[in-house]
Amino acid sequence: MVALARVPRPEPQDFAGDPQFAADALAGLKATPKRMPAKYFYDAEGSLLFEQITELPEYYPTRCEMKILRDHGKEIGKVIPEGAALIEFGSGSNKKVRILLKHAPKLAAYVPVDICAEMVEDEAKELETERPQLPVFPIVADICTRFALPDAAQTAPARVGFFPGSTIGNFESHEAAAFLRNAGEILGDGAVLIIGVDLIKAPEILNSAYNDKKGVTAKFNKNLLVRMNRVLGANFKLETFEHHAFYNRERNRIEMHLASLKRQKVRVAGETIDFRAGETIHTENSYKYSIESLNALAGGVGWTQIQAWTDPKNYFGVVAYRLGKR
Ligand code: AVI
Repeated sequence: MVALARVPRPEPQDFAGDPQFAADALAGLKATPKRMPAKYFYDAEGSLLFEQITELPEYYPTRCEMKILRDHGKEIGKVIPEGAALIEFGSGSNKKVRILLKHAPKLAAYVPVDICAEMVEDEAKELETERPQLPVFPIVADICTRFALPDAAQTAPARVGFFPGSTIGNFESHEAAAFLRNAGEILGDGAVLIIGVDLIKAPEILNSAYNDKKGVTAKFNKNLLVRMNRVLGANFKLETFEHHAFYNRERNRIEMHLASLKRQKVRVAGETIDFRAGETIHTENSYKYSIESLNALAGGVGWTQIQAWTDPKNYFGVVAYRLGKR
């Protein structure tokens, strides 16, 4: 009998570049139903693709939020105290904060926080050149963790959080509550938090926003497979997976999935993952809120609404909160 040499199976921690990604990917792909944490969309390529999504004719949230910031900038600026530090959670591109800065009084610091190092550093440099008098302190961090603020923000007389883009919608409600609680702990007593949120609306509008004609959202979704191929030594064949996005009315959320078009085995981080034909990886939820439902969620962890603004079609809302009672 021929003795077969045993090839040791690589452990997730062998993917030294990103052991956490390996562990999360394997946990998600071995679960039933299969899932992947949406935060893994945002490598350099994914962040660029997301920027392209925000320009698509079907993807209304960014345009609506920018219109609210422009149309109501003066009033929004009034909730930002003189000399405050502005902390942007999940900053991405500068385009929204630029509008806010026009209406904000003199700030002690602007602290953009994002998980994508390239993005946050490049955008911070751009802003520093544009506004040399504004001290910018970029932080590369997962916005759900307890990151430390720079001294200039800690010693400022007030701290204002800015969480635009309806990123809150990508959290499950317990995660959103945990995020809001953590943001309160980072910002401290008396803090203000300005949140952008996508509002519940007709399913046709929502469905087309996540199924654009150019296929950019599909590419963004499949970039997760590209990233696993590159970082985790996976062998996903992109053409054997399909982008699915649909509005789930019962849960007020868009669901994004990657559906396997056939029965197949895929290697990921040294392990074999079986797919049935039609089986999906659930890659993202994008919850839609009413101003009232967001107030209830935020109120549960100590934030009280100061004021809310919407666009003329009521597609999107920007809500300002203060930590503690009015
Ligand atoms: C970042 N986030 C708010 C986007 C959303 O609409 O949920 C991500 C996205 N996914 C597909 N298109 C855009």
